[in-house]
Amino acid sequence: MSVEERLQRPAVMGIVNVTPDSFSDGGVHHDPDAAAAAARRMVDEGAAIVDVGGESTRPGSGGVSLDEELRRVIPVLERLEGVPISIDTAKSEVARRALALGAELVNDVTALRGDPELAGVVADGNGYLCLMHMQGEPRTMQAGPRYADVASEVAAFHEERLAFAVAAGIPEERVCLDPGIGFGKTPAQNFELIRRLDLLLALGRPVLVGLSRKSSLGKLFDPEARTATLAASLGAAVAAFERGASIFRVHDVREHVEALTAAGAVR
Ligand code: HH2
Repeated sequence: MSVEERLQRPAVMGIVNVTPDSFSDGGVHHDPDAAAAAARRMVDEGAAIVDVGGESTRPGSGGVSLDEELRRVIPVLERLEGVPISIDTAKSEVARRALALGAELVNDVTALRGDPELAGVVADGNGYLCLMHMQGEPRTMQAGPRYADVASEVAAFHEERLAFAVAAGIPEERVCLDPGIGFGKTPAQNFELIRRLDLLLALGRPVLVGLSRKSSLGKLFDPEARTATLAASLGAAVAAFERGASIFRVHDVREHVEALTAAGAVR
């Protein structure tokens, strides 16, 4: 099945961060029972898939060890049999274990640049794949991001990464692309990426966006903001939907399902 068939537009991906330090929900789902209950609730609220992650990628974050990441996510995945799962990881061993436990999609914020084994694991496991653009690395990415033309550079990056994934044996129709909102971008660059989403869509793959609670939205109201309100997140998601985004990675599932269903009805 292709990504478009499996995650029909608009599809909502619920976020379950099993971390103590995520930028907007750190610590909320650190206990495996609480995390699994949250994931099931998101599916009840209309999420097409739930993205489970054990490593925060917030600006300034330094990463976690393989053992720690496995210790965080495996107990959650073991409690989620039958729930559609995406694993948010850049580590091949985490992805391999997650796919064996039934995960469908690997969400890699490094777009297969972090771990040389990951592409093979996704190919062998017949997983769907999300490739995300990031300039730099989480520890330093917000220190002066630079682009000559952000939208065309992100599209060119994805053209190259998609070809890399396909060469590694991952069928093109199983891949979706993400501009990586907030990953080495100023607020203005993030908004430009959404405004010019057609450049990314021209590659012919579904586009996933993660705008939920991101500080670029909060900074519209408070220059010191590190997160954003639900209302601002919904407005941005609908704007991205109108420009062709398909999959929405969000913390507040029910509200996004309602907003996007309404936006879809108007179309
Ligand atoms: N954003 C975050 C993490 N993973 N994956 C994709 N594909 N796209 C995104 O925009 C994206 C992502 C950051 O958000 P969050 O998971 O809420 O926080 P943290 O990284 O601090 O855990």
